[in-house]
Amino acid sequence: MTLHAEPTHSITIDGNFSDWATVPSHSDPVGGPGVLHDGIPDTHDTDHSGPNDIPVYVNHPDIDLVEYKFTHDASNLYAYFRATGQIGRTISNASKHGRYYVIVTLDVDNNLTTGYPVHEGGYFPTSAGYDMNMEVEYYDGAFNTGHYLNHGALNQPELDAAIQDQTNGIVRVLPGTYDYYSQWVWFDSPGAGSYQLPPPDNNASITFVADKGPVYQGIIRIALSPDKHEAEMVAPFRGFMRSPGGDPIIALGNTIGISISLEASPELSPQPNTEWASDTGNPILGYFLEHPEPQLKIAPFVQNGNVVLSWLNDATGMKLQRTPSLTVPDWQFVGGSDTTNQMILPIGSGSAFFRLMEP
Ligand SMILES: [Ca+2]
Ligand SMILES: [Ca+2]
Ligand SMILES: [Ca+2]
Repeated sequence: MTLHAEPTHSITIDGNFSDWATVPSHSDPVGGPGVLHDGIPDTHDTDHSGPNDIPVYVNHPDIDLVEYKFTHDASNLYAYFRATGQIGRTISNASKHGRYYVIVTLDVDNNLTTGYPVHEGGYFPTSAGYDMNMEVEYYDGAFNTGHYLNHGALNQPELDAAIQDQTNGIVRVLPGTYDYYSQWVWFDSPGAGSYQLPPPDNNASITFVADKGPVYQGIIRIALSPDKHEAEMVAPFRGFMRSPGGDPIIALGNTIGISISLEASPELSPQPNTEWASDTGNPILGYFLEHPEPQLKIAPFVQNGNVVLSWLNDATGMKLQRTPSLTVPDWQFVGGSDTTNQMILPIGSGSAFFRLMEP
């Protein structure tokens, strides 16, 4: 597999999409009668769940994905979507309450044997290994929840155990199936959610949510363009929780896989139509969460007799190295530099050259 070391981008979730201009774009066919995507009707029903099934065409421009992008910074994942119709549009009247999902499915451990294949949820073309989602639900004419989701259970007892772990801020990345999942909203506040998390996340809390549930605004946020054809979404790393050993599930230096889908109930599709519909883009595989440029600064005159070397706090974990010569380099690790973003070293009599290396 080809790994793509993807540079970071600074994205603001504000409905202005100029900040996406330099993020690589992925395209998806414009749907319509007879339009196929890898042999699958581009916009299609969600009733098929076999790996070799061919779902049936459904006309639903609102979920017709035509372009998507994915990027990150030091602490957030971001996704961009463009559709033929209006993203997030749902009916709301006395008898009908529509639903619309903006879905980013993640293979968080770059391992196909954990998680589940997306065809189990009716998403085609399929690919496998998806452990967690970052997702937004619109319901009954409005934003409902932005939530994290885990597919790490094969049966009800395993799901019960996963939910118990998640009340303690722990996600185990295990084989899963579409039907057994949990989903939660993460709040950066100990009292806003149902479960306050233990240290070091004790300033946060979560609430488990279900489809069509109450409205909660947590840390996953989305913004639409004025014409609703475009959306941008953020999911901070921390909401994906930690492994049992305490390591963040999503962190810089990890490699992940990404699948993007739009899905909606039928009320606002061109009638007559009673079928839910979805559209899934080709997966982005081998996405390496590159560190931000560390911006090493060398300041020899700040302190008498010392040189102050500093780099971005976001780049803490990188290793400072020094060599007395560039013609005959002898790079040596500067002890302790991988746990800080600043080193103060005495100025000696010879030359010294410095660089930062990823661990
Ligand atoms: Ca923006
Ligand atoms: Ca499409
Ligand atoms: Ca996986």
